[in-house]
Amino acid sequence: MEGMTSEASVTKLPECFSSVIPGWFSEISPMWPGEAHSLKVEKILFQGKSEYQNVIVFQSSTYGKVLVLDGVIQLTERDECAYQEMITHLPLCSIPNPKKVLVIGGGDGGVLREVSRHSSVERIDICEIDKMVVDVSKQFFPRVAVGFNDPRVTLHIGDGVAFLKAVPEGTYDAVIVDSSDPIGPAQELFEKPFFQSVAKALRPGGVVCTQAESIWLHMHIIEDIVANCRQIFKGAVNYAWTSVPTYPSGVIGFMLCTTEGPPVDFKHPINPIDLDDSHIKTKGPLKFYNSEMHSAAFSLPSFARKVIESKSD
Ligand code: SPD
Repeated sequence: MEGMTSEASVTKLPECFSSVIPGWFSEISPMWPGEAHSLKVEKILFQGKSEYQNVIVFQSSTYGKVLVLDGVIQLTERDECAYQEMITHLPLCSIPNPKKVLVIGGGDGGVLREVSRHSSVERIDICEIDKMVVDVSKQFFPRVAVGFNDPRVTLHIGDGVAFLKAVPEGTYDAVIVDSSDPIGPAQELFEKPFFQSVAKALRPGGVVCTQAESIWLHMHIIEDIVANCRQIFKGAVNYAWTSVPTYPSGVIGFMLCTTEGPPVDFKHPINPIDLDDSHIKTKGPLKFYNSEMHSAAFSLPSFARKVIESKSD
């Protein structure tokens, strides 16, 4: 694999492998100054540098294998379900019969795995900028990357911003933006022009769900996203959140919006997932999502509700 470094040839550990606590990975970033969650490392399985970022996979003592991009945890085998299931089923269970779905980012394939549980879906496009993420995920996280095996999936390697600009108006029922944090290759995915392209790509009453950071750490980012989305999306605009122990502050949120059209009530899911046996054999059972978790995800602590509601129109 291009850019791959075998574990035998690794002599110098990257900075995120702590010299303060030897044998531990610490997640250090200006996006969460003054804190760093750490995991004990059993073995480094992969280290590479793509055109866009540093890619690491390690075996942890307590969370299974871990995928790290530019020093930031993207998923662990143990808790990835909480993120991938919620970012996918919050939008798709809120509209009847989604047929055409676009995933921006999501190169590990976990969101694809979840989208493919929906039998109404006919076409799933994914645009991921970094082929190394796809290759590494297929090699080290087969239970996540299983989403790529669905025949409805078409993978586009390229820039999500450019991809969306070229999409004919009104193409998709749902767009899911599974991005990394807004420093590095994902920065533009948090900006107003990108949301305008998303709105254009959706049919009337279509839904978007984007990764929208942590209420404990990033209220300033969330405020900006909410303000932009309220200007652009003329249907519902709601913030939801979930618990992911290995993400900074242990939680992460989602911005859910709809274009003007048939009304969508995100807080009350109307489209249950088809749970037939064939889905469970290939993808495993749902581990986190259920309709109670769906509705509960929109209940916000008072401090966050106050800020988010202050951005109301
Ligand atoms: N702070 C890390 C946020 C990562 C969100 N994306 C994860 C990708 C999993 N499919």
